Amino acid sequence: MSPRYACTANPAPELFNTEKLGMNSDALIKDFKRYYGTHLAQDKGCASGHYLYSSLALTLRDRLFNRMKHTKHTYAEKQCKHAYYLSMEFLMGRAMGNAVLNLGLEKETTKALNELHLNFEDLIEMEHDAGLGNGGLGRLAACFIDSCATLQLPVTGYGLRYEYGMFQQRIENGFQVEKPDHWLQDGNPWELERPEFTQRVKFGGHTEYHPTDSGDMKVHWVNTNDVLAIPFDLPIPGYQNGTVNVLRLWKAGATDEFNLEDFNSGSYTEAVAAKNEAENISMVLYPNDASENGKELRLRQQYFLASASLQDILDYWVTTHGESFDNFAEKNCFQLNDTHPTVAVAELMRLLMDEHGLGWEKAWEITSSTMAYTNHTLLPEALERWPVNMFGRLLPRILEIIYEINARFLREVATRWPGDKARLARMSIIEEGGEKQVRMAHLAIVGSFSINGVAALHSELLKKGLFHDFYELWPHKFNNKTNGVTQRRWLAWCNPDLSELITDTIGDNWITQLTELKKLEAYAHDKAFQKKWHAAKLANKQRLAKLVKDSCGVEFNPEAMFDIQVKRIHEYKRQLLNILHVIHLYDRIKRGDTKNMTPRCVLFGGKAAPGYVMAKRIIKLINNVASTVNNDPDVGDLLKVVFLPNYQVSAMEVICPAADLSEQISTAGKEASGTGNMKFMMNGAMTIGTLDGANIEIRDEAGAENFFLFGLTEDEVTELKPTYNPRFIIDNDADLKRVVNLLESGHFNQCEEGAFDDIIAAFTSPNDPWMTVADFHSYVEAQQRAAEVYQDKERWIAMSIMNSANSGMFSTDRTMEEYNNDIWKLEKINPRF
Ligand code: T68
Repeated sequence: MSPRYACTANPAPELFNTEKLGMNSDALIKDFKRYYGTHLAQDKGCASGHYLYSSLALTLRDRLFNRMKHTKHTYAEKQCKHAYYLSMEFLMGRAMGNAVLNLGLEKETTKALNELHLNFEDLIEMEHDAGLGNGGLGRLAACFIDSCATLQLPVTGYGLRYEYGMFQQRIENGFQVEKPDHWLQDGNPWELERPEFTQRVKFGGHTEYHPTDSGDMKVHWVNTNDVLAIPFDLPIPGYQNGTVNVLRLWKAGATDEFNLEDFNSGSYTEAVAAKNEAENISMVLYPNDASENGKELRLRQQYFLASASLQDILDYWVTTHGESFDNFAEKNCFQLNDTHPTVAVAELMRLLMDEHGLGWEKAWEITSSTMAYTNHTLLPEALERWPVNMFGRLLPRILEIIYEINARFLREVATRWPGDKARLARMSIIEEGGEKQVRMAHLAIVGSFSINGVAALHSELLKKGLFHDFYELWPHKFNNKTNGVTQRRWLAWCNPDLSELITDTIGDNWITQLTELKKLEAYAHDKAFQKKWHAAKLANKQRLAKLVKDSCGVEFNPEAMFDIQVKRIHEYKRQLLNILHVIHLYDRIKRGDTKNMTPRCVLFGGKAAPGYVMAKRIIKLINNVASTVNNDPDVGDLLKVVFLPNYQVSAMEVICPAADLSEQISTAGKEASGTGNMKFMMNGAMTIGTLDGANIEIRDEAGAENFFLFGLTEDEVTELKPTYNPRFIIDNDADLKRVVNLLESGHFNQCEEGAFDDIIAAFTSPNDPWMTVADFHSYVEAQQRAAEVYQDKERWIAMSIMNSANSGMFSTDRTMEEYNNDIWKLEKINPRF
């Protein structure tokens, strides 16, 4: 630690008192004025939105930090067990609305702003999304820490403070164009830099073995290029309960020595370049959501997160407990969000042995009883592997430890299955044959006491397929934790009209007990209630229609069915199937087959990984179809299609309250869980979906009659695969044949010859892993059922109410209770603030 941050002064004790700040509009106004006029020194004349936003943010932040300090003190006093959520991604979105809601300041803030002639919504819109994540996995982390704070669980999040978050997506001539997301440009009032907790992270160098006085060998990892990890703390408030937990994000910085050496030898440019190399580590989020990319910088990021976080946690342990680690495993638990932070298994071993002097057995006992791993995918292309060569160059000491972990593990396997060489090769942490690779999932499984999938089907498939060998060895380690979402953001905050109606009807306990929504079932057929339910949905649809008009120039009629698919663009999620259905509807209209047709507005949104050519082609296809459909006078109000650019958390806050139909149409067995599906259900949308991921549980909860099911099951997909013949299916389905003909004729790419040839080749190939053609017919039928039911307004509204009423289990409050009961075993702590 720099001497600047050492404790030197001994000030008056009252300096350390935490005084509770005022929570009424007068106190807010007073602070707001001080921030605006004094702290930000704004004068008469132009009142720019930015400074007004900042003043409110700082006013709220004071109240958050007030509670955060108090929560931290309470945890320290109680010496309670603590869990750490290690994640490369936290997709937080905006903080202001969440702060106001969770501090219980909605009324007082509005009142204060009114008195200042300001509008709350305008200020909310000033905030840039914190897009530090790709999609589901990152947003799940954000929902998890929200629920932990609400449940008063001592949980800290650890992640990276990327300078550039998820790229901004523009659409130019129908193509996705990526722009950097410099989200910190105008400052971030929600974070607090904590340089006093800076850590050093080692890279490169080599190891040396020196005998100690006691005759043991001590390992020295030397000649390293160190990088500083500087923490920034974000407050994570619980719902009106005084708890504010911490999300600690690391920024990379150059060490002083690093620069000095080169400066002294006169090479100024090399010095600056070296500084850049260090700072690059936290520069940018990798925008791939479902494929590993094997880039060295990504491994650097992963180790940087793991090492900085574990050192921070161990420093705290030593400060509070001294150098004895006897109780460490009783008091600490680490949850690994996918394999991305899994190098933490080896890093904890290193820190305990090399830095704190423990022997292997003791260090392993601690590591393997504190690490828990969550898997988020079955897709083989997403499983992380690192070339052993690169690993050894970058992290030589860590590779040695991984080899030792593997050697001991393989001895255990060989004892259990003597002579089974094939099994050893399959289970080894090191993949042999070709370039040797470190298999991160195997390291995670071997190093963890708990391994979970994120929906019932997914967890079963892990045991049956991907991790079957490990399941045979350690069945007790495997468990399921079905995902959820936080109803505070995804209902209370984003859908105020519906929330008010719900609260007026059944009280407001649902905000922390989502299963309370079950009480709405009693009103599903109540005419007066239905009318209000419908009015709320209509208002939300008007709000979305305005967003669509502003960003795409297309008119959505709020009376039409809003049919929505927003999520990352990926072949397995089958946006292609959806657009084929749109083409089918277009074809029907062109043929005059419009009797009783339900008017529809189809909305797509989502980002494609910049290097994922097929996904980007699908975006282009959607845009071309949209422009043909929207500009065809024959189509009129019967069908509208848009691709909403730059889908992000704040966009979903407008989209999910307005949805009628939620598209969850992945090939069965491919979507681990899905969480967008839960947000839509909560807000009263009907799902059209396959039996995949959490859709299965959604359907179980909502009732089969309130769900539009279609498609092959996971077993059927597997069974069909060897004989799959899409051309045969096309030739025997007149609807599909016309759709394919339209595509093949170049109808949607008149001046762009061959633009969609690759797409056509992919879905008509017998090797198409996503089996789009196999599900087309059944999908069209389900869409037709949905369209018919939509015309029966009362029935549709009743079904909508039933969906919302039965979404109780999809709260992350439930998910976190399960993680806590089965894995973390933390005591809930009320800081009484
Ligand atoms: C998602 N995974 C699953 N990954 O696809 C989704 N991957 O089914 C599930 O609901 C969600 O996780 C939460 O469990 C992802 O979002 C990534 O974003 C990702 C990022 C980097 C590397 C690999």
